[in-house]
Amino acid sequence: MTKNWTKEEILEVYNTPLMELIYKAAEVHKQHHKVGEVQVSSLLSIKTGGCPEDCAYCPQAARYHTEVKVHKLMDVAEVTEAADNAKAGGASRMCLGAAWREVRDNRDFDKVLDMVKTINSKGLEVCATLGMVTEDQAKKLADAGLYAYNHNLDTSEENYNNIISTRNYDDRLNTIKNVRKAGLTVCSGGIIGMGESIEDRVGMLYTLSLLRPQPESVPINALVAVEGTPLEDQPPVPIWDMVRMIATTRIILPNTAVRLSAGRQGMSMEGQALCFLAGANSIFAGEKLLTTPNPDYNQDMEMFKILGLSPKKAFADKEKEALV
Ligand code: SAM
Ligand code: DTB
Ligand code: SF4
Repeated sequence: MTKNWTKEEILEVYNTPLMELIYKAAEVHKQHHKVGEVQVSSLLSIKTGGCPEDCAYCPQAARYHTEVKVHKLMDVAEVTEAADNAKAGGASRMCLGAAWREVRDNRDFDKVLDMVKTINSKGLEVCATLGMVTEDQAKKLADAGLYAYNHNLDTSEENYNNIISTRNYDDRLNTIKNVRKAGLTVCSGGIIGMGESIEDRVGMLYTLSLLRPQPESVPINALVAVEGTPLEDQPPVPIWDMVRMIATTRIILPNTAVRLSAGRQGMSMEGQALCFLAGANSIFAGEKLLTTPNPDYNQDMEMFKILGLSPKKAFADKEKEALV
């Protein structure tokens, strides 16, 4: 049975002396996952910038003056080519991101459904992060072959209004509910380094831990402070905070894939190694996240070699192997 954690217990875990915390997290990781196996996703921004929301961290919000160039929804052929490249680079999953507040039932959505079908037929798992969705839209995505839907809580309920005012926490939770009802797997996490307190970090993990079933994937992003956004002057997240956050996530969500997400570009290989030791078992690969830089495939494969990590295969490939 899934343990019901209290906020106090999670805070206690977070504040455990660091070496002991890493040790505990590594133990939980070993019990529930294959050590050294890392799920690799490639991210693609299929619709960039011009977003009506006011998320303080986001370079794609129309109201902030960032260098992001607005790009309308990509064509299915362009996305297919990107999927081929991602597969050749070792990705088992492709995540499509759109700078939308919510999905609308229009031709653009039909195009996204086409993208999902096409990428899926190549044996890649497909995820999407398109903003808020209704149950009906989530079902259409599931029917098209979508594997997971990403919708982050980003921070605690208490801190949410300081970061975003154009929607509320319940909107977020509601979309997650719709995604679940449609039978999709849930990817939901958040960002550290936005000026939040430790209690906010713990509060976010608390809400995630209460979801039943718990999310299959939890991305932990370190803020990428982008010029022109309200959070542009935030100092970089200390690696120790990232390690603590990952270790705590691993301990309270033992079965979840913990994704070491945005912010790897500024991290040393040693720092990332500690994150993997503390239970991170998934990353975004490829030289760009949505709009900001990320280590390229070769750099990551070099790191995998040194650390003895191997990319997890896509389900479709595993099935194929089983047949041989
Ligand atoms: N528009 C959709 C939404 O907000 O759900 C999907 C795309 S949005 C860019 C996906 C997630 O990226 C956000 O929830 C946030 O957690 C993360 N993100 C955006 N900008 C970021 C930044 N500068 N640093 C770290 N994470 C960021
Ligand atoms: C998530 O949690 N992180 C990814 C993915 N989900 C969509 C996005 C990170 C975006 C970082 C800023 C950018 O590149 O625009
Ligand atoms: Fe828009 Fe998503 Fe960026 Fe918020 S995080 S501004 S909803 S693209």
